[in-house]
Amino acid sequence: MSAEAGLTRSVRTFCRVCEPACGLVAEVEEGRLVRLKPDKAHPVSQGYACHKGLFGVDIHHDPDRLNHPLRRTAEGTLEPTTWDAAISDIARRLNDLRARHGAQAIAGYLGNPGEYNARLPEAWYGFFARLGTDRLFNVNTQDCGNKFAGSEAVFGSVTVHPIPDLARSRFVLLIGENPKVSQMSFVSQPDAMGALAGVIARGGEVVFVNPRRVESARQLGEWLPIKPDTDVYFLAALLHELDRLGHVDHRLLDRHGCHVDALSRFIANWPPARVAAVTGIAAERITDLARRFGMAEGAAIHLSTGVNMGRQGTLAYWLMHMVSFVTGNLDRPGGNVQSVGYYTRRTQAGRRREPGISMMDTPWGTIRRPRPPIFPWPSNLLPALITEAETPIRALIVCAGNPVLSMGGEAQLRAALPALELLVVVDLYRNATGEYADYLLPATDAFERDDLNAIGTGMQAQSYVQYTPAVVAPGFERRHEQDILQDLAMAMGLETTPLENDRWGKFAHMMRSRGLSFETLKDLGVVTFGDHEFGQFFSHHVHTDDGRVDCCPPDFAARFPALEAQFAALATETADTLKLISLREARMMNSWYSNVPRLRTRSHQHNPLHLHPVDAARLGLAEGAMATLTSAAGSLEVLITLDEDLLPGVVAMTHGWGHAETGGMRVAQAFPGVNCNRLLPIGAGSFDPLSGQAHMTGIPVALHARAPT
Ligand SMILES: Nc1nc2c(c(=O)[nH]1)N[C@H]1C(S)=C(S)[C@@H](COP(=O)(O)OP(=O)(O)OC[C@H]3O[C@@H](n4cnc5c(=O)[nH]c(N)nc54)[C@H](O)[C@@H]3O)O[C@H]1N2
Ligand SMILES: Nc1nc2c(c(=O)[nH]1)N[C@H]1C(S)=C(S)[C@@H](COP(=O)(O)OP(=O)(O)OC[C@H]3O[C@@H](n4cnc5c(=O)[nH]c(N)nc54)[C@H](O)[C@@H]3O)O[C@H]1N2
Ligand code: SF4
Ligand SMILES: [Mo]
Repeated sequence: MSAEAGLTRSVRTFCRVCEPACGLVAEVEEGRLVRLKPDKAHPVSQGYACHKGLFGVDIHHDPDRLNHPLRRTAEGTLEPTTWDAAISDIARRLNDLRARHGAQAIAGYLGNPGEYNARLPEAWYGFFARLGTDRLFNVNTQDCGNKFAGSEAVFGSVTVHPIPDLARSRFVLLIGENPKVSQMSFVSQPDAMGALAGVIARGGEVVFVNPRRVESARQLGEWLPIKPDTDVYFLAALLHELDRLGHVDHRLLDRHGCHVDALSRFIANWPPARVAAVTGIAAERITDLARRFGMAEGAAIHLSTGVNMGRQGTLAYWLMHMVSFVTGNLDRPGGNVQSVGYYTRRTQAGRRREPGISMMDTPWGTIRRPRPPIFPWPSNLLPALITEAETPIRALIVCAGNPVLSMGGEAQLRAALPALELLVVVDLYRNATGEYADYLLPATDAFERDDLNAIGTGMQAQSYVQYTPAVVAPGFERRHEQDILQDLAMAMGLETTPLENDRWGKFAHMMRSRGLSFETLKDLGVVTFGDHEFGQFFSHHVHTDDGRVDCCPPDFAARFPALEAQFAALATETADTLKLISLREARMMNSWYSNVPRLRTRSHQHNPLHLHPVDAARLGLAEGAMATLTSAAGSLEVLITLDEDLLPGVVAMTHGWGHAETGGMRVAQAFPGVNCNRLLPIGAGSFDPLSGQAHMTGIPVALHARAPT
């Protein structure tokens, strides 16, 4: 659909902000993007799109966008420069650092929007591979590092993540997620709330396990409150009860599992009565949940960032897979299913596709890394690697990310960045990280580039692939990251293959596995692939060495003592210990929608601390009061808002704020809010050694009324 009507045209495209990749129709007048509308004719999203997607037009026209390459002068100011001058100076400085200190002196950080830009990740990893450094960081260790590590161990592949089959499920257990606000992660499901409403309409049930009665649970289903950072014990007890009540399919385990006895021994250790006080969930409720899950004709389970960010997110993801597998719900209609997509990565079970695990000894402990470089260094070591490492990082390229605000240790990172000899930031904005940059390079936005919905593949509720042309030509001097990296590689004299005719080569190759040519896709725009292929999971999607689902990976078993120790410590906590969790908001997109005036209306100009009225009364705090929130890592002055939807003892705050020093984003800076990530731990011990995933939820904090000034 590219209806020419005078100088006005409609271009069929799709959103690149979060995982559903909702179909959009862009209206273009005289070469200018004027409006985005939901694509009612889209075969999958069917007219669904949220305000963030539609406000992409505000991002596109934001007067604070980076439009030209900027260079920092000797006086510390920023001045426009040409692409040629920027690329050749950056190349010269990187080559010089490499010659003097080796490639490890150069590092990269790729942020979240990088994943929604099909041609970027390959260009990025290719560039650093040719450079010869493995000092790669990406947002995954603030998001979902545990999931890659968990699936690698259990199924032998970082890319196997069976999704809940919401279209058929009779029971859906959602742990640590809030689909109404977030639209789900590791599931590409436009209108997830509509799909969940469908489960209930068919007589099924939906349960949200969460320390907060989230917006989703207020709309539908049942809320099962849990204390933060205790999900792993809850899941162990759930398995204990599924086994005790006879819902474990032992024949299935014999056929397709290994280390089954070790799993049995593990779960025997966690009866519900043992975990009740620590999780805050009565034993009977866990038993009842096991009965309902076990009896349902198709039960699905899913967990997300609320669990990922706990200290045991990797073990929790393993146990989540086990709940599905042992009850026979893996690869069953209504259970958890493997979505295939435009690329059939099906290989015979038992054939490893990925290099497996590497153990890395570092001064900050041993870190287990599946499949580098996609599996990055823990971001929580970035400041230390700049300031404390034997071979320090001296140059850093940050692309589509904002580590100053998105990870823990803001103070440490702000202190470390000036120690770099070169910081290059490739972004839409001069964001908080960009304030430290020697070079700011302007990237094209989603509507200025052609693209493919690559991120959803393997996790789509309905498998399809969509190609979008660039809706409009890139504005000003903005450029696609693939071209920027290619020019940089050439200027550095790194071996490259010409891009000109092969920008989509990898994807064209992948699609051929489905009998689809890239040219056909370009003609059609959207191609759907029909229903999930049931009955193929164990034969085609398990890639462990023996082709069996690993029910108790030995590396994971080695962490059981730590699990016990943390449990013992949680069990001795006093009732007045406060725990900090995160609260994603509809009007925020991590840190980068903060500059959209339409989202900074009166009631959304700050990020208060949510506090339960019972805790507020105990602490002598009222709505609108100011207080000091302190953790072992730092402290913050916070505005209090009372929130009855929290479990008492839990406080919550939205991340992505704290723009007081972000002069490049004037709206964000005018309503800066505070950065709750200052309270997160950083450095050694602040991440899960099984995955590098940062510890970001359930942070012990103290709250004190601020003395009036
Ligand atoms: N509007 C909006 N949408 C977004 C984003 C955004 O910033 N804004 N970000 C996008 C991104 S990058 C992602 S990864 C996805 C994330 O999508 P989700 O994972 O659904 O993210 P949240 O909405 O933060 O949900 C996490 C939930 O975990 C709960 N929680 C916190 N600690 C614990 C715990 O210890 N145990 C349990 N069981 N629950 C806990 C919180 O109360 C919260 O409801 O959202 C995406 N969509
Ligand atoms: N406390 C707490 N902290 C969290 C979370 C939480 O739940 N709680 N969530 C975590 C999660 S799940 C995530 S994903 C991270 C996000 O962490 P990051 O990815 O580090 O940060 P973002 O705020 O998403 O910033 C993305 C940047 O990319 C830029 N950008 C947008 N589109 C493009 C593009 O097409 N090209 C380029 N080059 N740049 C672009 C934006 O302008 C913005 O500056 O935050 C994490 N931090
Ligand atoms: S749900 Fe996500 S993909 Fe869909 S329109 Fe909103 S931001 Fe875009
Ligand atoms: Mo994320």
